Amino acid sequence: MPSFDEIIAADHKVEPRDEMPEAYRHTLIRQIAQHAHSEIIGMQPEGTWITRAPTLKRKAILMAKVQDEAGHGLYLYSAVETLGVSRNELMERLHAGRQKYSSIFNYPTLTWGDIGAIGWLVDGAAITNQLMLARCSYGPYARAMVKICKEESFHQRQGFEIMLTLANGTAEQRAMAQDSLDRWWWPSLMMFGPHDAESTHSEQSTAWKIKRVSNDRLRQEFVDMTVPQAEFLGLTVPDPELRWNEQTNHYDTGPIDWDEFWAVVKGNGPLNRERIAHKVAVWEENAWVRAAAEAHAAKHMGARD
Ligand code: FAQ
Repeated sequence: MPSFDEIIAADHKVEPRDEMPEAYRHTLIRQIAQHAHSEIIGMQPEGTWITRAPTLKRKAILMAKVQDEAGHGLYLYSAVETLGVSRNELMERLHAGRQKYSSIFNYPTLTWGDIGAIGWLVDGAAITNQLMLARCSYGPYARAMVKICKEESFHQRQGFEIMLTLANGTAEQRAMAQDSLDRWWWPSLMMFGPHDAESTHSEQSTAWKIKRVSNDRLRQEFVDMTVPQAEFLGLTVPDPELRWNEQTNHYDTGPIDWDEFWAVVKGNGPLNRERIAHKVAVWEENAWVRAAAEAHAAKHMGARD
């Protein structure tokens, strides 16, 4: 049996039954649980627009997208369970504020344009990060990313298509698209986490091949991909310092408001309290569904004995 270090050095996957350092297991539980919680809490901002979608077609697409996010949460909770923590325990940690979810889902969705901006920018940022994670050293996490990335790229295109429709619409629709870009641009850049110099986990996670590209490099990749898309839409990225840099072949950007980022991460964003309160209320209301599912499973186990 190869050792953990040999598996990592050979660029093979670590599987649930392999021996692994406790700190590696804990880092994965922290990151994958945070990722799973993001998918589930991430259903809330878009979910509120299902009843208000402008057409039946848009409603059907949005319902499918929000359902996909639930599915992603479930694959990811299953991946964490392979590390020896139950789903109920993860829920308790989230509800008690002992585990995080992505900062981005603490912002409000004020208009239909925000549904376009979430698909285009938030799913776009998520894919940029997740394509890297599809190559991460932990097998169940890497494999979950493959299907998730395929679905996220559909989400990204549907968001871009909403923005394209608004950008080519009436003056009022164009203004709505611009306003959504104005409000979602900076929070999307924050999704990649703190600057590399401030990132507490990056060095160790990179050594373990959980992370393969740094927070700042992924953020830059996202900016380089997205600015030309904004130009194609005829919209203006809300960054007066944004410039193409001939020397580096990348866009230079203005400073991120890290005070805002840390306030949101620490629970003081625009909607942190509402998001968790809603999650806890739904969890409690639906206790009977879990009890019924467990009773059903127990009955069938009994029937098989
Ligand atoms: N929000 O040392 P680092 C999606 C925390 S899925 C909140 O750099 P790391 C799909 C971090 O936990 C979006 N907290 O941390 C969708 C740490 O705190 P801790 C979610 C953040 O882990 C679309 C501290 O800051 N994706 O959108 C954030 O090495 C549309 C120091 O940071 C994932 O979760 C943040 N943005 O790198 C759904 C991807 N950034 O734990 C619905 C998986 C950092 O020590 C609708 N995660 N922190 O207390 C990752 O790749 C990594 O965890 C990073 C952060 C890159 C996010």
